[in-house]
Amino acid sequence: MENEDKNYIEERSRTLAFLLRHDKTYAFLEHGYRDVHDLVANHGFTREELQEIVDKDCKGRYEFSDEKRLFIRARYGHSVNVDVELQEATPPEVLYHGTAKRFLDSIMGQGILKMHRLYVHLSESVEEAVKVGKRHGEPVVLEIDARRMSEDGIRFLVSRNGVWLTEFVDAKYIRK
Ligand code: HQG
Repeated sequence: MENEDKNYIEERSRTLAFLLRHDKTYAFLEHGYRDVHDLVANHGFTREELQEIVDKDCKGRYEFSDEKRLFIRARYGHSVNVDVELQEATPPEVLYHGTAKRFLDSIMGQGILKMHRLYVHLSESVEEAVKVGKRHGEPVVLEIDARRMSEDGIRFLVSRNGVWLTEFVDAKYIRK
C-alpha cells in the first residue's frame, strides 16, 4: 500500500514537472509561476497532493510562491522561456555533468549544448551526475573545470536546491 502511494506520488510529480517546465500551451505568470488553481481545476491535482510533492521531492524540484500557496514553480529544468530568478554565483572549482556514453564523441566535438532546455545542467557531486547520466543510458560523468570557465567570464547560475546552470560548456573545459 505504501509502495502504491509512493508510485502514485512519483507519477504525479512527473506530470507536475512537465506542467511546470515544458508546457508550451500555458501562459506562465511572472517568474515562472503557475496558478495552483489551474492545476486543481484542469489537471486533477489536489492542494494536499501538491503540498506533499513539494515537501517530499527528493531533489527539491518545486516551490510555492509563499505561504498562501497560490502559485507554484519548478526551480530548474525548464524548456519554456521563463525567468525563475536564478542567482548568479561563483561555482566550485569543479562541477560534474552526467550523460550517456553514446553522446561522448559528439560532446567532445561540439561541447555540452543545452539541447531543448534553457541551460546546461551541472551537479556538485559525482553521485548526482551518475544518476543524471543513467536517465539517458550507460552513464558517464564529465568533470568540468568550472573555475576556469568562471575566470574566463562565463556566467553560472545556481538554483535554490543546488543545481548549477550555464549556457554552454566548451569542450576545452571538459575532463573525462
Ligand atoms: C546531452 C534532470 C550530444 C546531455 C536532471 C544530456 C538534470 C549532448 C542530453 C536536468 C550534447 C540532454 C537536466 C552534444 C549535450 N551532443 N549530446 N553536443 N550536449 N548533450 O535531459 O543534463 O530529475 O535535457 O549530456 O537531473 O540530462 O528532471 O539534460 O545527456 O538536473 O529534476 O543531451 O534534468 O532533472 O538531456 O538533465 P537533458 P540533463 P530532474
